[in-house]
Amino acid sequence: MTAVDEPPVTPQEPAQEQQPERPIGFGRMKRKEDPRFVRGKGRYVDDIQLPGMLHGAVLRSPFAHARILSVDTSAAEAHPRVKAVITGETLAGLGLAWMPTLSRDTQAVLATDKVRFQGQEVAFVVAEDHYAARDAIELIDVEYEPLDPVVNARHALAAEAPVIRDDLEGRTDNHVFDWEAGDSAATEEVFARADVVVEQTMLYPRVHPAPLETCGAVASMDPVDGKLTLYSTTQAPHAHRTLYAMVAGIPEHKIRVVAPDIGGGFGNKVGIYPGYVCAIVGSIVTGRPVKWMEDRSENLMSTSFARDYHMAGEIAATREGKILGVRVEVLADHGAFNSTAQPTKYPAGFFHIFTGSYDIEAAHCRVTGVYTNKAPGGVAYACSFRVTEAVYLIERLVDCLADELGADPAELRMRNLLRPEQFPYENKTGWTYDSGDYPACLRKAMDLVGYEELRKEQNERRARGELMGVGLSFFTETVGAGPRKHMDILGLGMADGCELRVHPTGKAVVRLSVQTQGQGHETTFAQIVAEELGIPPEDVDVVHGDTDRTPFGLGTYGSRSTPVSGAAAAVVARKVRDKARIIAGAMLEVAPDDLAWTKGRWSIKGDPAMSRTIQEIALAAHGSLELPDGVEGHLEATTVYNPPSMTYPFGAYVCVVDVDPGTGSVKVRRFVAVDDCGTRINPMIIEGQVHGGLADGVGMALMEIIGFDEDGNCVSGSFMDYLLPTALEVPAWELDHTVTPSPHHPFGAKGIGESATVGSPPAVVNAVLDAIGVRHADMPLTPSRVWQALQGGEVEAPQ
Ligand code: MCN
Ligand code: CUM
Repeated sequence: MTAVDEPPVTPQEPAQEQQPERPIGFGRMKRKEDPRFVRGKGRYVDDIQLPGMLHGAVLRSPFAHARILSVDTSAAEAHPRVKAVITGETLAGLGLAWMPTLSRDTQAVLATDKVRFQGQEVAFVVAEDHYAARDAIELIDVEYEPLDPVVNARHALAAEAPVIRDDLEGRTDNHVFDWEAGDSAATEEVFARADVVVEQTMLYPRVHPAPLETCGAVASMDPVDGKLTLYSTTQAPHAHRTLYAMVAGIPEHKIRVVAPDIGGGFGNKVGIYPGYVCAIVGSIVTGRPVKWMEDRSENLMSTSFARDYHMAGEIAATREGKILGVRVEVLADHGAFNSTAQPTKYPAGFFHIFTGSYDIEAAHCRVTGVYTNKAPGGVAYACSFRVTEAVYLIERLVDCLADELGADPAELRMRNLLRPEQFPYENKTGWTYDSGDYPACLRKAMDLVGYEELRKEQNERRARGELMGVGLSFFTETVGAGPRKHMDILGLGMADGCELRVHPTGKAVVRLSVQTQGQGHETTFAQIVAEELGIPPEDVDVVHGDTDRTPFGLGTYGSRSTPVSGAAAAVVARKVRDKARIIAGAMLEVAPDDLAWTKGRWSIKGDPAMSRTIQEIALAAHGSLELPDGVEGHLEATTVYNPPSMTYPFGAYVCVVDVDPGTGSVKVRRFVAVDDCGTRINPMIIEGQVHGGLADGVGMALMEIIGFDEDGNCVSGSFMDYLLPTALEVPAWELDHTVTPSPHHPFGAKGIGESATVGSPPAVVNAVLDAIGVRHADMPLTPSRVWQALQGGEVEAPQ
């Protein structure tokens, strides 16, 4: 959201980097939003103070699985500063005890019958201040009858496992869905004739996006005009508004969802949490605004986790190392409610991209979803909808194959990568990769890191008993969901609106349906409009994150902003440019066809001195100029962009690690990342995205896990236990890029927001395993697990 009091923008630096022909829009421009952030003037949900505002707190279940026998709220209600206590019973009376999830399941807003994971929402207290609300939840007396919990996905499918979702009619097991992709017969055939088959089971453990700002909301129901304003930490304000309207029965035009500054989302803020709904109900019952902000433990224990994919993969190849086929069986742990966020048709997200970047004859995957007594959510954490798991699977399998064949992992990859002439390439699960030059990208990464010399160094060190490893990964992503005919979330098609208005003085405002959680949209979307209209990016105001001020669209996740909304911004700017041509024709008294566009102006062909700038045209469009029949005044346009297909960014990563044989601790010595996201809007922002994603990858590979004990207690409920990488754990990243524009995107861009998170974990894991000479061990490769692996013992599977 562009704050009204936004300080003046730092002057733009000249565009650099391979794009000298783009002096206006694209380039390394400093972020327009940063002057407010670096001065501590960002405006986050928790900064919002409304007159008469009350504060809510959630009472959560201490048990992973228990029947609720009774809930006594009398002591809490008697607290002098408490204004309301809301329970599942209260909500049931309003028909709001259960809400639909993004995966067409249901989730308890406040538990009525049973609690199904530790940390589940049981009651909501509204009080005069935050402390009183927290105190009062302690006064609620809930009587539980503990039940056996299931936290292990495999046990969840056993016949004797307790049924978690007995609220669902006729439910006798914990099975959520089965889904498959690819051709199983063709895959069997290539496996039957392969010289070599390597099998490897692996777990991508449960991890958490852990944004700096936790989730929260301020709900304000105006009792006079019946309008609900909800400030909330959301990555998808429009989709949330529609869902609130559908669920609560509030007319949609009477709901305004505002996402102000968001302190990181990383997927954590895609879904709707019970706390948001409780804040709304709290405001309705008290007639006053209600703020709810969760604390760190609540965020880690109860909001959208990621991964938890148990994968049994197999790769088939010839003796010479030509990969023939891949197949995989996945057990997907979805927690207590199936509330993952991905397009409806794809319960396993875009996992079907598990054939990776390779020319493979046949492939097949089967994914089975299960309920467990763990927090619901899933997918989130810079994942591109399960592409993270898919890339990890194939990049680990390729290394296992290299190990089996005694081949060099870089050579093995090079020999199997798709070749540039194969694009557009339809993979074996039916997805068409738009463009790429994979070998050039891998070559660049190998040259940059000095691959051959590193292997020499490794051999020398090995001879001295030192453990050094080099790990690679080559990934292909699929980002930019729709098109709408294939992709929807709860029936809402994945397309995005955009509006552009040029004011009489030539300044512009562009309104987006997506919004930033730190990705820099206020800058890059201004750059897109600037590039297309030839006006300075400083003259373009970007409005987003407010459903009353922006057109409908599905929001920011799956790195879809640039591929979808960025395309919309370009299309709408081109519409404005076309209209400007007609007006310029009227101004210069020539036919529009006689005009030629050069950045920022229309001029008469062959007479460039006879021209009108966009600014001059904008003024004339609002003035008294006689316009041709059928042409309306003013200079503005709207569009809804329905992407023809997804975009396929890719990259080659090389990680170098040193492992201490005595302690098993891993030092990431170097990390080279060569990314290709097609046409680059702002290289500085891209580098920032890649830096963050690489740190994510090091964290997941070495440190991060949301773990549970046998009783279903979450043992990772604070940053003392859920370890995030800091500057100390990461090296100085070495970045480079190639540019292969997307042929179907208006200016050739692909997404970049999740590439590094998706691509880096296998590079780090491959490097560590290369160093210690072990074929596989599951993440996170903590010192104790690396040490166990070094002792040759079985490495205990994380829970
Ligand atoms: N960009 C560019 N040129 C390109 C592609 C992108 O300059 N060819 C710029 C974009 O204009 C935008 C940024 O890079 O400013 C990221 O763009 P894009 O890849 O379109 O991704 P989104 O904007 O849709 O962001 C979503 C993505 C996701 S899904 C997660 S998760 C994640 C990520 O972004 N969450 C983030 N990066 C994050 N970065 C921050 N700081 N905070 C988060 O919560
Ligand atoms: Cu899957 S995390 Mo991002 O798509 O918001």
